[in-house]
Amino acid sequence: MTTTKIAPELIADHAHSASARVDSDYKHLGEQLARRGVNIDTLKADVAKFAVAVPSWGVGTGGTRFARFPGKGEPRNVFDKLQDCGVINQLVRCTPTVSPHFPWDKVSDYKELRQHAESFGLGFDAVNSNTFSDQKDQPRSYKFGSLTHADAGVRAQAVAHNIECIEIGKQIGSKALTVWIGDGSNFPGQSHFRRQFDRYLDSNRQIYAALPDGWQMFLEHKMFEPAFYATVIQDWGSSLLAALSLGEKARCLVDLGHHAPNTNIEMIVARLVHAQKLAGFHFNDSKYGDDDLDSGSINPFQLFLVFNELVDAAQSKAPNFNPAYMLDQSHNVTDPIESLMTSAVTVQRCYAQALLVDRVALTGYQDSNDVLMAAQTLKSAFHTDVTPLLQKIRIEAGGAADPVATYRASGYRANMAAIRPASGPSSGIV
Ligand code: LRH
Ligand code: MN
Repeated sequence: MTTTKIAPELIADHAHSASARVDSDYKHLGEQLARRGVNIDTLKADVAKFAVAVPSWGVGTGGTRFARFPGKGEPRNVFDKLQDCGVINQLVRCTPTVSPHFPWDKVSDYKELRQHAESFGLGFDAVNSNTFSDQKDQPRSYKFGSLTHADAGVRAQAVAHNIECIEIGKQIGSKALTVWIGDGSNFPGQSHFRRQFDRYLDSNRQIYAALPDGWQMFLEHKMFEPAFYATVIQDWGSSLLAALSLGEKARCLVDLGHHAPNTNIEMIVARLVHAQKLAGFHFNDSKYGDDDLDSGSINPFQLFLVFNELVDAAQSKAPNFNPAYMLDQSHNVTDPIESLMTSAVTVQRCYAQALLVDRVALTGYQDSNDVLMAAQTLKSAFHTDVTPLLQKIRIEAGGAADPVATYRASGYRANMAAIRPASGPSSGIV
């Protein structure tokens, strides 16, 4: 019988042998937090509800334009990808949904795909369209753009693809379409900025009109790549202009890696919350460009500061505030399952720490210009080690105290390497 999951007994054994130390660490953390007026069980109940979606394209080994070095037991198709996402959620218990990408995840029977996902306890988050690469026997090329291409025929093809993604999404239970396009230019003069933006709005109005009730469309901005001089939706300003022009169902998605180094992303989040246009996130980390590194692996304090804005918005009941949380990473040198598990836990950790910010004290220090104490109030939350809380939540949810240790003990990757043929090295992202 081929392995499709981690043996529940193994997870239970590991959780059992960890529970004594986790309980004592949890008790100790509880005493520390009680001294700060925080009830750890109330905090646990809140953090236990946190969930972040896994990108279907994240469980395969990623690459760069220079090369891709495939790992062992690579998923062969979307069914394998969902199985691997099932393993991730078995161990971390906070990734119950998958964000699919089309046509990479195209199948002939979406009812079967939905049932396959459900067999692993998974649902589907936002669907992602792809008009940034040409598919085999695609009539018209996206070389010079898609939704903003000067040729109406290419734009119509791109609009039709996005509407097809919505139709697929309806069958698999998604409630949102993420539209990221690489459209832009490499040379000054190559494109007319205003006419190009008008074409973007015109194409997206047609996609917007096809959105079922209860659906949203997430506009994803990106500073550069594949365009290297100008990108049509280059920054949150262009994205917000478009979302405001399109209507209520259009929101702005923030991919952390899509900004210039040192951009104050947490302030962009506060602005989009103010505009009631925050769609959600593609969490990852980067030092230079759109590096798609593991969330919190380079700048965990920035990730915490983003969640500080999100918790502040939620606690102050900001109107129309219900952001979607998704990972969007490319794993070139690690086991994608291990990276996605540790990244999901890192994002959950930043949410828990943001809940520990004493907002009454912070407001007092801000309003009295006690700058140092205001900064320290955030730092003391960020410096709180909530590991026992996250372990307790996982164990109580039937997951692993230490997901990577249990995953490695399961031999899942070796088992997959035995049944999934090795795919050769190649260049470019899968
Ligand atoms: C673009 C992006 C987008 C996805 C792609 C895989 O850089 O972040 O969200 O479509 O990565
Ligand atoms: Mn993204």
